[in-house]
Amino acid sequence: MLRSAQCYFYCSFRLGIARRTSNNLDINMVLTIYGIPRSTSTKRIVVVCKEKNIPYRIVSIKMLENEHKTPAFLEKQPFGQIPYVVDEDDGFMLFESRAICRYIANKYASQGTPLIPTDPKELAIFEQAASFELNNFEAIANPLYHEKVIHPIYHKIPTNESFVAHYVSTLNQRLDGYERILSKQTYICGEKLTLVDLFHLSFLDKVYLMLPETIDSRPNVARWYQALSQRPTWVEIKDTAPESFLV
Ligand SMILES: N[C@@H](CCC(=O)N[C@@H](CS)C(=O)NCC(=O)O)C(=O)O
Repeated sequence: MLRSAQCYFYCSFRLGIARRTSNNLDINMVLTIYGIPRSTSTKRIVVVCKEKNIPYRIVSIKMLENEHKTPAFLEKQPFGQIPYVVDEDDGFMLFESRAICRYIANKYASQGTPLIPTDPKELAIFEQAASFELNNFEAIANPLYHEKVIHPIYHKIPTNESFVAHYVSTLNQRLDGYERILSKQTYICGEKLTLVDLFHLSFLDKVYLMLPETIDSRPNVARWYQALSQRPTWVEIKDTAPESFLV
C-alpha cells in the first residue's frame, strides 16, 4: 500500500500530473526547466519556484556541445539561448527568464511569497523597477561579467580593459542611483519584497564576486544585497556547481 502510494507520488511528480488539494492548489505540478543549474537565467527561475513552493526539474542542456543551437532547440527557443520551460500541467511553453518568473508568480499568486503587486500604482512602480533592472543594471553587469570572466575563461578571448573601464564607470553611476532609491526604502519597489528584487540576484552576485567594493561602499545597496542573498531560497541554489562563478 505504502509502495503504491510512493509510486503514485513519484510517477505523478515525473509525469507532472497535478493533484488538487482541498484549498485548490496544485502541489505536484512540475515545471520543467530546460537550462543549466548554474546559469544566471536558470537560477532566476529556480529561486522563484522555491519562493512559490513550485516543484520543478531541470533538464540540462549540453551547451558545450552546442545543443542550444540545434534545430530542435531553436524550435523551442528561436534565439538559441537557455532557458525555456514547459508547464507540465498543460504543455505550455515559454522562454525569457523574467517572463517565466512572472508567469509562475501570477499563476501561483496566492501561494508562497507574494511577488507581484495588484494595486495599480504599486504595479506601476514595480514595472518602473523591472524596466531599470533590465536597462540600467543587467545591461551593464552582464557585459562586464562577460568581458572579465566569460571571454577569457570560456572563449579564450583576452579581456578588453577599456571596455571593462567603461562598464565599471557606468556601473558605479547606476549603483549611485540604486543607493538613492534604497536610502529611502527597504526593497527596490518599497517596503515589500517583489519579483524585481529577485531578478537582480544573479548579477548582483556576479558583481559582488568581481567588484565587492562597488556594493560594500554603498551602505543601502550593501544592506539590500545582503538581505536578498541571505534568503534561504537563494542560499540553497546559489552555489549549485563549483563552477557557478562561470555562467
Ligand atoms: N534574456 C534571456 C537571456 C538568456 C541568456 O542569455 N542565456 C545564456 C545563458 S545564461 C545563453 O543561453 N547564452 C548562450 C548564447 O546566447 O548563445 C533570458 O533572460 O532568458
